Amino acid sequence: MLQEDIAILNDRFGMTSTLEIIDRNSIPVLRISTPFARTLIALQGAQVLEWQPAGHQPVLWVSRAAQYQTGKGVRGGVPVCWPWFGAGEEGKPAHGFVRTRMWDLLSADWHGELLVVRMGISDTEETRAIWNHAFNLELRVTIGATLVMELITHNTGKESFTITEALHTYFRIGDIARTAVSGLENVQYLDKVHGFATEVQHGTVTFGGETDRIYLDTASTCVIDDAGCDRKISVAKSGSHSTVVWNPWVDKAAGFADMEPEEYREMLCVETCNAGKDSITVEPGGSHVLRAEISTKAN
Ligand code: TA6
Repeated sequence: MLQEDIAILNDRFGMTSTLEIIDRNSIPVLRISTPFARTLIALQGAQVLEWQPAGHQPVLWVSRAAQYQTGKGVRGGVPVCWPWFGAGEEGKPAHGFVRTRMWDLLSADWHGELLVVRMGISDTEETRAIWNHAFNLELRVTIGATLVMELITHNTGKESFTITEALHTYFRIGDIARTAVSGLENVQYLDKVHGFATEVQHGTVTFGGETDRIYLDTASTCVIDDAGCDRKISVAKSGSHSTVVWNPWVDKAAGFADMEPEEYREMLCVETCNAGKDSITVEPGGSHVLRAEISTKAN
């Protein structure tokens, strides 16, 4: 992203002392500060990188070894996984193709005390060569004392298409060994660590090793009991039938060039999804909204 592009974006969307677009190794990043929260959003992948509500500790985690490179997702924040979640077909990128592409900044407006940022991406000849459908995809981020993210799929083609998707949220926590997730009790899940075996969750989700689970057919709000930071983080949702819980633990984390070895202790993904069998079919002219609302409170 050239400096003049950044200057044009700031001319169009900048707001004195509230919103500035900065260049982070050629990736335009929105730096937002309101009375209610500080937020960073990369236009590449429409990836929310930081959200810190006033009076609270940061809620999202980004690796200290994160790499800001065009065409490569940043390890942390909220990657947008679309039009598929998980491994793609042979030769296609994991978690779809929109998280490494530049999105357009559509608008940034005040709605009362809330700042609403809209970003969008549409099909191109290149994307149709990967996934042969016409679409508009929008991420609407509402920044206040809570963080609301709405991923809006529009089918602009003449035939229906089926997607899986995720707001792949990385949360910052004090200590994974002192963390538990409630809201998934008695829910069936696919255990990726054990060959996608089907299991049922008994009690809260606690962590003593690599954990990678797709909880199916659940619309529940999850609560992260982050004892290490003496707080709880709530992840409410709509338009989502699945929740993924993931911590790579020692060995997997050691395999990531963009993650320091010990960082697995201070992060946890609780992802708002439609994954596995919970796919979504969008008719021509139709749309679908995947919504996550994040809030936090001290114990
Ligand atoms: O959402 C969990 C997961 O599917 C894990 O299996 C792991 O692959 C993680 O996503 C990270 O994927 P990424 O492609 O961002 O390294």
